[in-house]
Amino acid sequence: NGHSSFLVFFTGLSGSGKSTIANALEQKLYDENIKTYVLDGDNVRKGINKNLSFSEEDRSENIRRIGEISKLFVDAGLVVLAAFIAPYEKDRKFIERIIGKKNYVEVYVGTSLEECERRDVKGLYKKARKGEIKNMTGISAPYEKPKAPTVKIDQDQSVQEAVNLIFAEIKN
Ligand code: GGZ
Repeated sequence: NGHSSFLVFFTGLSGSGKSTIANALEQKLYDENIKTYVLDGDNVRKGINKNLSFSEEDRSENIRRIGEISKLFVDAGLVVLAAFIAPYEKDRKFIERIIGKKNYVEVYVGTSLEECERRDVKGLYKKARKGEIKNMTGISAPYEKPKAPTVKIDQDQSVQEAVNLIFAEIKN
């Protein structure tokens, strides 16, 4: 299979739809015979990064390791789809640097805090408002919006529209 390998990095608030879009994109790439691997909180924060908290320092370490893991998978010839909040610009720039600019596609899933909080799929925002969770991104911890993402997804776009936008960007 002669396709090139690169990283599609999804950033956005908790509940913004990053993993949903990443998984839908994976299905589309599978249909195109492209070999992928999805990295997200479920397989990284529960495994190799389970010693890390949501402090600023640990989030940076989380993203640093994700960058290094992504690099290994990209070296192995896969298209990596990584979905993490990655709230700090400097950490996203670190990943871009170690993967290489030409192999880094940044997707900003720009669902607003208001909408993420309205959805509150896991009840985390409610807990954060009550003070039961500290350092909650958007509530009690920062999210630095990407200044120049490769692709920006709006909250009113469907998952399929998002997938098509990203696919159009990466297919060449
Ligand atoms: C943000 C938190 C927090 C706090 C637990 N702040 O929607 P989810 O549940 O499934 O995804 C969120 C996930 C964020 O982990 P990341 O590794 O992507 O974060 S970072 O890139 O900032 O290191 C959320 C859950 O973990 N979660 N506590 N305080 N999200």
